[in-house]
Amino acid sequence: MNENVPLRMSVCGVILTRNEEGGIADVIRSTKPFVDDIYVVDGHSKDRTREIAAAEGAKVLLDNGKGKGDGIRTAIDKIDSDILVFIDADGSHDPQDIPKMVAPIKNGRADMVVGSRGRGGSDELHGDIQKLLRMIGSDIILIAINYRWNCRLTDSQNGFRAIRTKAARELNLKENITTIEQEMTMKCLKKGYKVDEIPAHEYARKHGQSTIRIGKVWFRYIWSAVKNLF
Ligand SMILES: Nc1nc2c(ncn2[C@@H]2O[C@H](COP(=O)(O)OP(=O)(O)O)[C@@H](O)[C@H]2O)c(=O)[nH]1
Ligand SMILES: [Mg+2]
Repeated sequence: MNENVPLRMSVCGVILTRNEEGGIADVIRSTKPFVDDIYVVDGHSKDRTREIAAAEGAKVLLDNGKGKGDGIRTAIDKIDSDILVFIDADGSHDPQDIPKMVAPIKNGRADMVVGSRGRGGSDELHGDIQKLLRMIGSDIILIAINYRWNCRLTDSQNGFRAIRTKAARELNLKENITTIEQEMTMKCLKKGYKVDEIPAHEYARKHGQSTIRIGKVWFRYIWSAVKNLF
């Protein structure tokens, strides 16, 4: 394959939602210019998220109510575009980064490209004890991943990422919650897929509240890391 000629691959923006009525319209509108198709995968929101998403022209899928990981697995199973770009609905991610993110996949140089907060900075990982604990935990897991696969990644967990759909289907992902992102990274490395990063800034959530309670899920992060590292 001539690496300088990008492949014609269809790109689908996949926005994960649970109770995101405040920000979903903006995220759909700002994502549209950069994708061929747009889906909202919803975790049974109790507010108007799905209604607003449909009115904005997004296709709406429901997950099985188990968490964000379930939503991502639903997207991988059901959406047939060549590349899936996962985006949160809280305004943390800048869709203008999408072209840079999908370019290495279209060029055949990567199977997955993660938006790295290590390289782009984050407003969500600094400023209080919860955030500090989250950052330390995610850095320890990142160091273990880099050591295990002899690589130099700077973010294993960011939800803002693009993946070749056929590669994603080979991963047999299992995690039901936000541990799915580190699972995806580790399983890509284990299979020898090419994992790349671009710098991506993570903005503070613009509406509503994060559902992650690190005190309740830290052991699931450690357990999923241990399971997939060995
Ligand atoms: N489909 C789906 N999306 C979810 C679920 N739980 C959270 N999300 C979405 O996943 C994204 C990340 O969640 P968030 O609470 O912002 O986590 P944080 O950014 O890590 O603090 C947001 O867009 C949420 O609406 C779920 O159960 N199903
Ligand atoms: Mg968020």
